[in-house]
Amino acid sequence: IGRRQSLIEDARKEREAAAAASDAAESTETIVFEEKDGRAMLNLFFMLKGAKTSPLSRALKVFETFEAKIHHLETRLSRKPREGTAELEYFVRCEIHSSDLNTFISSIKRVTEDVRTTKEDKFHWFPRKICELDKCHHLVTKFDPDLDLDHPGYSDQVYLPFLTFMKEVYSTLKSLYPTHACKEYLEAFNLLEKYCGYNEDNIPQLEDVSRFLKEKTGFQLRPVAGLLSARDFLASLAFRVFQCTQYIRHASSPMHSPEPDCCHELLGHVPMLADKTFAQFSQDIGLASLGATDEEIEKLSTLYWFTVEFGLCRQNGIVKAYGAGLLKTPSSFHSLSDEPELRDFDPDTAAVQPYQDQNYQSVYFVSESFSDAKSKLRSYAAHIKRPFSVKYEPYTHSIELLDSP
Ligand code: HBI
Ligand code: FE
Repeated sequence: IGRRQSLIEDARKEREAAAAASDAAESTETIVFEEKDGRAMLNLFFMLKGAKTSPLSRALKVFETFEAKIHHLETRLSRKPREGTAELEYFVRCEIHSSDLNTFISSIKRVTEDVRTTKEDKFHWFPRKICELDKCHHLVTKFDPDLDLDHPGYSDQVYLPFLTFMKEVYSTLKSLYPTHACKEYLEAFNLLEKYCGYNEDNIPQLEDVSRFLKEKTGFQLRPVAGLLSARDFLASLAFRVFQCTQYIRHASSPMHSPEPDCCHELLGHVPMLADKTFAQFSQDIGLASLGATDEEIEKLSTLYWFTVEFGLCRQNGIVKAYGAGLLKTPSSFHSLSDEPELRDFDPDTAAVQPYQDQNYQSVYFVSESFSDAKSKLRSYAAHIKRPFSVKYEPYTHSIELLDSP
């Protein structure tokens, strides 16, 4: 008990002294891995000070004082060894109370040398395991039927899943697919009609469709109540999970819906997700989004818009649609006409191209093939600055983090 009390007393003194020191000190560059429930996870690098009075114990004392939970500790050969000092650098990944963060770092700085925290700013929490997608549930209201005069739901008093108009949408679209949809889409669409209850008199069950996709590409559908934040939506793609709305568009405007509805998901997205290369492309956008800054999320979102939602591709010299926003809206096939500007797909350009979600696009991007689009996206993603890289572990449905040195 005596030892414990003196530890607590030491801790208090240590905190007070360190608080005073950190008030004066410049703000600390910290990389926070995760900040949850008041705990912060950080990466810390340091060298021991001199060789005299057990420098390692002094350093560890600070961890003890702040009740830091050490998740990982290793020594590495220092990249800049100096005369007369140990050439080892310590790398510690630990978890502490967020409110102690600055004090903790300044205390470490007093007992060690060359303290570094990884350069980048703290980054956003992201799911590491598929079950953590439960936390990716932030809905956004972008299209409000009660407020937007242009919204099909504005004057719509009844809002029912009318099979009759589903029939109209379905048959109109089906007649257009052979000439307008890419071959990967057509192939999957045929299978969906054969095995998953796709027909003009039926709304397919999400579960059946999900089972079908799982078998084709490992993608699965997960029901969601509405439009998710881009960050949450993209994060789920990293796990090959597609968040799928289940409600149906307003009956007053059967051929168009500004927000995703089950026609959009089932007729727009699902067939493409059955293609291996496209599935990988979609997952790659998701992986690139994990822990990214808000600016990067915005860019990836725009990239997603011009590919997954409004993408075109060239097949046998003819421009075809593969974007869901096109394949679920008959009138949108205007993109295949001469009217809009068609550009070769280039992620750097597409990621910053202004777009609008109320009307037709004035610019479309055309890919040569999905493999081509995929490799272009990969090199785009490789240039996104992150203090770690991610790897998907398919057996456990989890994300492995590979630390950059
Ligand atoms: N949320 N439920 C849902 N469905 C989408 O297709 C969707 C979304 N949130 C954002 C989004 N799509 C895209 O516009 C990009 O921002 C990723
Ligand atoms: Fe969509």
